[in-house]
Amino acid sequence: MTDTPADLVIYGSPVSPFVRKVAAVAIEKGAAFEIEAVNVFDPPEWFREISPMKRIPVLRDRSIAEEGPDGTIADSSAICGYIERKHPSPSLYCSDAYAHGRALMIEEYADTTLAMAGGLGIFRPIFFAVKKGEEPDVAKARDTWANTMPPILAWLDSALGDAEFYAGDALSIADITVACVLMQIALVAHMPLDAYPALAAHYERMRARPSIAGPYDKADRFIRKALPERFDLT
Ligand SMILES: N[C@@H](CCC(=O)N[C@@H](CS)C(=O)NCC(=O)O)C(=O)O
Repeated sequence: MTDTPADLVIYGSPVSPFVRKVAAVAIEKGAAFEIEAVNVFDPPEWFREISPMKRIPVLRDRSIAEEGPDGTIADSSAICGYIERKHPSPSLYCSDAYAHGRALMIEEYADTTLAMAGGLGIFRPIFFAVKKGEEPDVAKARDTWANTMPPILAWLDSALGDAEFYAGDALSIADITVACVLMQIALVAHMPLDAYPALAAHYERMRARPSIAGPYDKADRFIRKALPERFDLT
C-alpha cells in the first residue's frame, strides 16, 4: 500500500518564522502538508523560478501542478490566505470586518517590523555568525533588545490588552504570526518578557499549542546543534 503524498508542499525550513507560520496554519486546519528543504541562500534553479522575491516559504499545491510555477504561491500571508480558502474550517480569519482588518494589520506588523528587529537585529547576528564559524555579534543583539525592541513589544502588549486573542474572540492569523515571529528571538536567546505581561501570557498560550510548538521544536533541535546554549540579552 502506498501513501498518497500531501497536496501541500512548503518549500523552506522550519528555521524560518514564515515557514513555521504557514505550517501552524496547516496544522490548525488539519491539512496534510510536507516541508521540502530549500536553502534560500543557495537555492536550486527550479526554486528561483517559483520565488520571485527570492524568499522562503513558497507553497506548492500538487493538486494543481507538480512542477514549474503553476500551483505555487510565494509569501506566507498569501499562502495562509490560500490555505484558508482551501481548508475553510476552522477559520483563522475573523468574520467581523473590523476584527478581520485588525488581524491583517497585526499579521503585517509581525511580518515586517517585528521580524526585521528580531530576525535581522538578534537572530541573524548570533546564528548566522555561529553557522559561519565566527564569533556571534552578541553586542548587536543586546543593543537591539535594549533599544529597538521595547516600543515594538510595548505596542504588541497594548494591542492585546486584556483580550485572549489579538482580533475577535478566537485564534486568528494575527496570534499565529506574532508568536511564530517572536519565537525567532527565543531560538537564540533568553527572552525576558516580564515588562510586557499581556504579550508574555499570550506567548505562553501560543507556545502550548501543538501547531506552534511542533514546528518550533524542529527549528530548536536544528539550532541547538550549532548553538547549544542561548545567550542572555540583558
Ligand atoms: N514577507 C515574506 C518574508 C519571507 C522572508 O523574508 N523569508 C526569509 C527567511 S526567514 C528569506 O527567505 N530570506 C532570504 C534572504 O534574506 O535572502 C513572507 O511572509 O513570506
